[in-house]
Amino acid sequence: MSTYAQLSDLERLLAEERSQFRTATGTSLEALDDARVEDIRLRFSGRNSPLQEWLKGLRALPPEERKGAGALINALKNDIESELEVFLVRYRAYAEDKRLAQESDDLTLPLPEVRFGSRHPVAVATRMLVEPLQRMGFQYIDGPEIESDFFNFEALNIPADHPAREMQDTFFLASAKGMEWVLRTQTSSVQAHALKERGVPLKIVCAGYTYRNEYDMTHIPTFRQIECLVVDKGVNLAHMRHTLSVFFSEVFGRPVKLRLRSSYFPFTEPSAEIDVECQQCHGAGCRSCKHTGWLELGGCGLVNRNVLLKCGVDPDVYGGFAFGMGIDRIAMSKFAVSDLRALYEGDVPFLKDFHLA
Ligand code: FA5
Repeated sequence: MSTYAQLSDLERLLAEERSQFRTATGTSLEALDDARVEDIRLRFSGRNSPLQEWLKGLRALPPEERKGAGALINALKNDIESELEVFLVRYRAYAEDKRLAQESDDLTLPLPEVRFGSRHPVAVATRMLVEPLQRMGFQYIDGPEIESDFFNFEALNIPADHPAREMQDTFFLASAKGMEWVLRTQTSSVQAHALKERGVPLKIVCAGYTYRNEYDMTHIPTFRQIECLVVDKGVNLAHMRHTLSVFFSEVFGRPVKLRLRSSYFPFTEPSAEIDVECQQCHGAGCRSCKHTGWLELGGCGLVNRNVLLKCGVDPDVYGGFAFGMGIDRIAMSKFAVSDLRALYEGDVPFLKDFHLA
């Protein structure tokens, strides 16, 4: 670093320093970056800058020159510090503008598509079933999964000692507030909620989890059902059959053969099992339909008058039909899954094999 032995040397050094400072800070801002700006700051006002060294070098001058020399150095030091401050403010504003201009965030643009996993086959089956019903004018509603004894049984014409309670292996919960609670065994409980809360006429669909203490290739403890209910004046079996025909044709994308097989459900009278022609063999008989040519998908029937009475609807004025089915079984048949339990084991490679977006 240059030093001085006399005042005239110092004056020359100070003039050069001023000129170098002007050159450094006069550079176009585009040519600078944060590192170079920091170099400039340290070079001209850092602890080891020439000005600091020259202040220390005052001792080398004759005593009568020291005061004047010190004043010269300090004058330049003050100039440089205040000009440096202006320079730094200008540079930071420029750098911020540049950063903002380079940012591509436009909050009005649609988000780039982020894909997390894929849809579950049962979720796909649920949508496949619910959407046609909504198009047919059914209103989608939800109901609780923890159900009182009244909504799961009593309101559905299954009194306490009725053998129909044995049809399902129910999960009972601890009784509370003097009431018995269960995990709902069927979405039919939503029928009673809807009738009591919404009144008639009514045309609803609901889908959700249901629970039974069962576990084998075609039975799981937590499964999903979909259920529809129509209540109005003059509703009869022909309305139900037509609705089921239109619904299954929509689901399978073409007209399908339907068979209603006489059955028993406490909340419908008459009741029937819903069979559709096997979609694998078209009725010829194959493994998936156990060589019958038919697939059993759920149950249906005209709403039992006792259900209407329990829910405050006059059965002499109003009638209705209901049908319900297991969504998991439909997913099982659609996606050719031989063991229902496989769908719920959280086996990601297995689920990815369905290639569902
Ligand atoms: C019912 O649950 C009636 N609520 C259906 C109904 C609704 C009848 C409206 C009349 C009017 P069911 O117990 O048969 O019926 O069960 C209906 C469907 O749920 C079955 O066909 C089956 O697909 C499915 N399902 C029943 N238990 C299980 C289980 N443990 N695992 C998977 N699916 C099941």
